[in-house]
Amino acid sequence: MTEAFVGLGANLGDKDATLHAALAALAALPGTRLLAASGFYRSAPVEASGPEYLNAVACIETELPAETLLDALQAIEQAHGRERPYINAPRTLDMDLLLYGDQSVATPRLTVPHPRMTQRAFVLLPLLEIAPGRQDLAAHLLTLADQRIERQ
Ligand code: PH2
Ligand code: MG
Ligand code: MG
Repeated sequence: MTEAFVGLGANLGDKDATLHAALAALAALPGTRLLAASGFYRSAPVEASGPEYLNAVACIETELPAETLLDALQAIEQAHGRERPYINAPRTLDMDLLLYGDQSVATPRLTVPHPRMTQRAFVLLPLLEIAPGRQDLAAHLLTLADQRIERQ
């Protein structure tokens, strides 16, 4: 069993309903238990354009290997109509594997820890809400004060 953190984001469609459904889909994955979910945060797009985002972070415990979990996250995105017309395009649902235990993963498909997570308040704030033991990440937030974010 590995404890993993998953970032969720949406800025198209019924964002609130989509994040709730995505959390339920995470909890229903084989060999997986949802341990915690953060509140939902409204955030301005970072290095992206389009509507405001709704973001959250979930903590799961899973038997799935990291790349199998990635497959499952992408299947949930697809089930919610995810399209990828260009990099960082607005999306109905994005699910990113942020942390997978204390493991580092570097394959053509997957880099863990997520390489940009420490530069994104929409990841760090919800993550710190459910992982108070990760205060080592809190210092990064001080450098991100220009990123607009509020808990819904
Ligand atoms: N995701 C991105 C790029 N920019 N900005 C916000 N506020 N929230 C996101 O989830 C997000 C983003 C790429 O995945
Ligand atoms: Mg993302
Ligand atoms: Mg993604």
